[in-house]
Amino acid sequence: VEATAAAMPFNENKAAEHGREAALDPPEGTQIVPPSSLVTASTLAESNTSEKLGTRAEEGANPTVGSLDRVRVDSSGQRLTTNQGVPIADNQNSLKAGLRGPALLKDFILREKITHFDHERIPERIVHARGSGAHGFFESYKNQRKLTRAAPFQEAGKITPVFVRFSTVAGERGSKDTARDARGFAVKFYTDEGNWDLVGNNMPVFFIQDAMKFPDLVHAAKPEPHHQMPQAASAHDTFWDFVSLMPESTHMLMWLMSDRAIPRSYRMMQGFGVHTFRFVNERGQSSFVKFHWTPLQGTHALLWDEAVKISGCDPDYHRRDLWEAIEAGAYPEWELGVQIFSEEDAERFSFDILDATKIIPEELVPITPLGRMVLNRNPDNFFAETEQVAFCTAHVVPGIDFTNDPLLAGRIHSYVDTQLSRLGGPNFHEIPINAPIAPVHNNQRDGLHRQAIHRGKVSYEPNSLGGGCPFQAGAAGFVSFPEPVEQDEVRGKPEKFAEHFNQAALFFNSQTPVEQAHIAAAFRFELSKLTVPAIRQRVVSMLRNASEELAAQVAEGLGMPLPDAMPRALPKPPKAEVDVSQPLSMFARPGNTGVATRKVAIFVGDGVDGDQVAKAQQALLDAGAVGRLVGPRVGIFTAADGSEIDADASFENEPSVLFDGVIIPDGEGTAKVWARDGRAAEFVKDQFRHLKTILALGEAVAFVEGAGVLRDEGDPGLLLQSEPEDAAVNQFLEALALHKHFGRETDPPML
Ligand code: HDD
Repeated sequence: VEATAAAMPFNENKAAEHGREAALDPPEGTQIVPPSSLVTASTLAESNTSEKLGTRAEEGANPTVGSLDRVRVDSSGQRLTTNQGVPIADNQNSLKAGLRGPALLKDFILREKITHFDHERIPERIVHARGSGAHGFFESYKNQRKLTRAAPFQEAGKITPVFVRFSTVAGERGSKDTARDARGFAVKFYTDEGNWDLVGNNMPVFFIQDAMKFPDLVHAAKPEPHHQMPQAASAHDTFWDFVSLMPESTHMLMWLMSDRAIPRSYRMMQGFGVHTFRFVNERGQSSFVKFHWTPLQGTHALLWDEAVKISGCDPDYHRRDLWEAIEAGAYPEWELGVQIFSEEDAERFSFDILDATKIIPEELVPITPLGRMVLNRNPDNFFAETEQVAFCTAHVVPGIDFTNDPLLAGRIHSYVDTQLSRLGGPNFHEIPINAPIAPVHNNQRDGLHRQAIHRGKVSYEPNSLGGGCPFQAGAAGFVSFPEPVEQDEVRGKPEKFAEHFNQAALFFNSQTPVEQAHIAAAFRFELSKLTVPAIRQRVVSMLRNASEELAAQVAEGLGMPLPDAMPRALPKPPKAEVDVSQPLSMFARPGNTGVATRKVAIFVGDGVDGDQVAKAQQALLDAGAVGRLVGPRVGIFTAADGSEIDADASFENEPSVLFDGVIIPDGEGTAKVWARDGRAAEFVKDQFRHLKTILALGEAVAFVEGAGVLRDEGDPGLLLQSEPEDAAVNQFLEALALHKHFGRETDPPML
């Protein structure tokens, strides 16, 4: 029997659940054979064509599959059992003293089921609770042995499996994806010398310079403790109170108020290691590095109004986007690069490379590309993989080492520590998603949930009874970089940490006018939500040190006089090396994947031009975009030529904000029906307001204009063709590839 819903039209056992006879002789459950396309452990293992070393990556290859195969569970064709493997006769009824009698305590099957259920949840992450993960691989372009002995970079073409988790920071596990927030970008490399976790964000700087302030920052950013509001939002008193008393946060606030904080997709964000790390080569020589992930898909964002509306109609927007792209085989890809510099370079910079509130402008140190990362497999199970994955900055491998960044120091402690309570004990490294593919041998023993069964009587070193094993690796193992330390023990900060505004100014001045306007609007929105005017004033006074222009715009937007500038910690700040750095603009990275994975609505209804619908659908498919037929309801409509068109979405269940563009075909009276449907007009208005590409053909043009769209011949995203041109859909695709049409944007929006 094929595994479709049609194969099980109704529950034929339902009647047999009743009465004494059924209780004594419960029926076997209905079963179906899984369809051949169902991916099972064995079919996945067959597709595992990549070797760890010396091979080139192949699309669809999943180097992690082999290692996780041993723990995969596939229940197709299997009987239901208890956790002890006892077959369960009846999964519908608890054990009772008589059909209408009390339930019995000895019902171990009910009790096991309920008890397990009662403990299904684990504590959510204190930050980054909301996230989505994917498997993939990293492929090194070259042998980088001169630079580092880290395993992933030892051969050209070497493949290292990875698991990546993207996240928002402040919201809880079930919060919306499109909150204004930084995004986590955490990568676990399963190298053959152990696991290396690069736990970064989509912004290259951080709010604070010292881990001592992290709990304060998070308490201020999280929902306020007395009433637990607002959820997944920074627009509230405590957040702005804290950051405005911490001027070192100004640079990060610029990033946070920029469109980086509302990405179009996890696939369209950069990633950064943030801190300065070290690469160490075989000879023990070290260079400083900053890690950068650059998306092939380009860096693109939503508009704020769009983000707000998406959070209502699809809170899983980014999760769904990542999942669907990977399922469709449009594997997202990033290039990993590093800025490499020496101790001497670092001393010359006007800023301190140990200060996580600073970037190194690419004009000072360009990015050297190292390899590419491709995400090509969705997890089998969200909890087992995405929820239980434990990233720790302490997880480094030979060839990679820390610097004295005081924020990093705190992180090296914090991540391992938090897993102890989140995952319930010290053996979280044995959870399959966390287990390295490199073998693990040591004398650590026991603890909650221990999986390994260690053999023999030796669990100490040195020993003679175990032949001295496991023996220490010596120079082949992790040797900490011998950084000289010769200073007084003090609680304090180096002088260069006192300059807080140069790079905030650099960031703002490097943005396009469109991006600058969005930053000003974001500050205006966030600060408008505050209930304490003094906090607003403090933020604006802080902004004056970064940009007078921005501060003035924000003050005007809030209807308040411009306050005095905040006194600086350093009255005479050092001069910055560069005033403008073009790579800091999102527009510097349009990407090279064109319209692939972009979502387009094709309006349908009775009387629609079926030929135009079919041609549009085919053209989108050919271009790798996703066309959805959207009508007043889902289901069958009759086109003008009598053919049937099956709408798979409706104005109600997939509103405008879920699409990157819309095609509105001609028809016989169809547009008149749309014109009477407020949801259709709303759809078109939002497409226009959110700067998307609109193609209207024939009688649909009048409908679009009636919906409030302002005709402008110079707007490349507005294709209104009363006489449809042959190239109409191609023109649409070209305009769609531009992502948004910012020339249309006004503040406030004109409609
Ligand atoms: Fe953190 C999670 C990124 C500073 C303490 N952090 C966490 C995650 C990311 C980051 C991406 C989610 C990992 C996952 O998907 O499971 N954190 C950063 C970046 C920082 C940073 C880029 C600054 C450069 N974090 C930071 C500091 C501390 C922490 C200074 C503490 C001193 N972070 C944690 C944590 C979390 C965490 C509490 C929560 C859950 C977890 O670790 O596994 O330990």
